[in-house]
Amino acid sequence: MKLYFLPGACSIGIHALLAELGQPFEIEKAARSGTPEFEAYKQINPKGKVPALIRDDGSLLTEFPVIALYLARTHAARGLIPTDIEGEIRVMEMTEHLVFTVHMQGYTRVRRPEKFAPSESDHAAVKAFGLGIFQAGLDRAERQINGKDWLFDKMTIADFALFYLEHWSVVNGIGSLGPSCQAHHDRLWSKAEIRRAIESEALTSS
Ligand SMILES: N[C@@H](CCC(=O)N[C@@H](CS)C(=O)NCC(=O)O)C(=O)O
Repeated sequence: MKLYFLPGACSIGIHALLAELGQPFEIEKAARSGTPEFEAYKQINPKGKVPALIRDDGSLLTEFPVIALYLARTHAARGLIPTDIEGEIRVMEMTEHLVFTVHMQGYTRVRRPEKFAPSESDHAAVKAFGLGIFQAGLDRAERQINGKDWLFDKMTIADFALFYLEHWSVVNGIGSLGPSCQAHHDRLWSKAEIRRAIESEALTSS
C-alpha cells in the first residue's frame, strides 16, 4: 500500500491512521497544482488531490472518508468502524461532516479565499465566513467529546478526521480548540508512531 501525501495537508489524517494500524506501508510525496510535477501526479491520481491510496492490487482510492473506511474495514479487528449499522452511519456522518464541511467549506476559505472569490477585495469576507464554519465545527466536536477520550465511545476513523483539523488549528493558529479537542489532539499527537510519521513528511522528497 502506498499513500500519496503533501506535507501537512489533510493527508496527515490518513497518514496518522496508517501509523496507528501499524502495518507496513509506503509514502510518496504528491505534487501541488501549478508545479511542473503536477501533470505526472495526475497520471497517478487524475483528481490531483491528496490523500490518495494505491492499494496492494495497484488500484487507486481517493476521498478521505472512503480511504479511512477502507482501512478500517480491512483491519476490522482494530474496531475503528462499528459493525452495527447505526454505529457505522454515525461515524461516517461525523467523518464526512468534518472533511466536506469543516475542512472544505471552512478551513479552505480561510487559507485559499481565491478559490471562492476571484476579487481580492472579497477575500477578507470569505475568510471570516470560512473561519465561522471552521470554528463551529471545532465547537461541535468539543461538545461531542465532552471530556471523553474520543468522539464516540472508542477510537474510530472520525477521530483521525478531527485530528488533522485540530492539528491545523494548533500549527497555523486558525480557530481555537476547547479543552476536550486540545486533549484529543494531544492524545493522538503523543503516540510516537503517529508523530514520527507526520514529522517524517517534511523530510520526504518527491
Ligand atoms: N475531497 C478530497 C479533498 C482533498 C483535498 O482537498 N486535498 C487538498 C489538501 S488538504 C489537496 O490535495 N490540495 C492540493 C491542491 O489543491 O493542489 C478528500 O476528501 O480527500
